[in-house]
Amino acid sequence: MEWKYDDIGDECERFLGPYGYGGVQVSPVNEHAIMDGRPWYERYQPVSYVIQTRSGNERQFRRMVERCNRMGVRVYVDIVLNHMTGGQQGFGTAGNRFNGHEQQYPGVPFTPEHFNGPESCPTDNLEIIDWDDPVQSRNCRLFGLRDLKHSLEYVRQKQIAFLNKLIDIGVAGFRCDASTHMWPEDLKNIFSRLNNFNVQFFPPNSRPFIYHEIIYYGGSGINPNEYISLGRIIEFRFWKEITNVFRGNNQLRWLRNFGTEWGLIDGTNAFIMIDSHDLRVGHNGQLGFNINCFEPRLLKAATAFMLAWNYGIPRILSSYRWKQIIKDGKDLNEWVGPPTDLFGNIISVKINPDKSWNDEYWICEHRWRQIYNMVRFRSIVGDEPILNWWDNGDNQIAFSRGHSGFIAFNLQKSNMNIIDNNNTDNNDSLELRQRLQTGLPAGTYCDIISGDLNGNHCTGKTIIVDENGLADIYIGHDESDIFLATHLDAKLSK
Ligand code: LM2
Ligand code: CA
Repeated sequence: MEWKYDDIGDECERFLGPYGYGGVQVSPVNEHAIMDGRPWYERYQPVSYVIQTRSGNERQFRRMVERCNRMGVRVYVDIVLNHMTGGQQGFGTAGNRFNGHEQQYPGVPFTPEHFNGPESCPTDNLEIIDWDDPVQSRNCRLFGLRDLKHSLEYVRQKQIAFLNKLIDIGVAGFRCDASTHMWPEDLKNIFSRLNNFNVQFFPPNSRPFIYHEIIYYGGSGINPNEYISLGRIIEFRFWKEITNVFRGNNQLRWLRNFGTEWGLIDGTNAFIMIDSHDLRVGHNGQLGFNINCFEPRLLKAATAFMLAWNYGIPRILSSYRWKQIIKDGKDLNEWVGPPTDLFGNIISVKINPDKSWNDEYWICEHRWRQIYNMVRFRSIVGDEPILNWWDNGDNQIAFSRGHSGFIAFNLQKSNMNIIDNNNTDNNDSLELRQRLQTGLPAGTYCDIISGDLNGNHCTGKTIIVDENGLADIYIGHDESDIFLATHLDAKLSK
């Protein structure tokens, strides 16, 4: 979120590639409104399709894409097709003037006839009022944002040209913002007219990977199924249910059949997350019901579950630091943008020789050992099934991924520093101490959460698996992490 392209290029080479990340999603790349105080969400108010933001210009973007592709790290761009700015006027990040009141965007250009108005949006103030009504949801304004009319060939062509430009530069796909607010037929038209990929970086006839933001928690609203033929769906019920469990509102043992049996879409259509640019500050969810970087122990555990479970394609947020001010369950600083110098330039991520970084500015969740080691876990276990499920009937669970990986969690309620849910079970056994089936071949393995395999020894805990796949598993109540994990590549060679 909000990184500069030069920094992302560096990070692809020095970390994301070497540590096995498959791709990186970047914040919206096109010109957007410059708003007072420079909130992060100004990037969701497009002014034109010129590639220029505080993250960098087109030249820097191109260089980043090339460097990341060379490392096998694909670039996914967050695209905002639904709307332009809200009802204000000013300048965009590439210097183009705009006037939201008059719906004038000369940098494209878009003029009033390119927007939905009273002829297509039935509400008096042109705002979405009934979010379950498909006509309002698609043709009216989302928080006052001027709503483009995608049925017009002219609008489609402008957006297709922008997306094709990104494809020709070498991006691998798109996160489609606010998909719920666009007609599936219009999106289908736009996406079917995109170019095949740049053969400099991809096999012939490759097509973009697209994932849609469809905020759906069940009920009568617009159903994600309408978009399944258009790419993956960001499954919001995934973060909601997992957050609910890890916050202690539901027991871990119920996760045994987590997925379609909980009403989620099929995992092969799903794109998943625990935290996001919105969720971290309580947008698209209620604050007090998210897990962000200010609760690292909880964030690592919930993220590890996401990465260990065989469902969907996962994404991790890597964010900047801001000063949280919680009042009445809301973060008053929810708007705060990325760290900048006195001139408003985004501060670079700086990596020190000991691999630490300027964490007063950048959180770098992707550089947390517990997270990048679980990314590795996921690629090692591949499609192997969940096997050897164990639970204690409460908040301790363990499972293997076939015969390639094993993970255990100890989230007995009094173990976590979480919102008090008034449940002080006194027979809560705080420790996890069990002989469990790991599914793994016999040998000595390193726990990749408390440490690493380094040379031929473990810097953290070891897990000794016997001829039958059994191992003594211990997770105390006061450890820095509430889980442990291992896999075939973390096995000592005797
Ligand atoms: C998304 N989901 O559909 C993004 O994930 C979300 O981050 C975007 O909202 C939203 N689409 C529109 O692209 C963010 C932010 C909003 C913000 C908008 C536009 O969550 O709070 O709205 O970007 O910048 C802001 C103000 C809002 C105001 C609006 C229009 O917060 O109060 O509404 O601008 O001026 C009057
Ligand atoms: Ca719309």
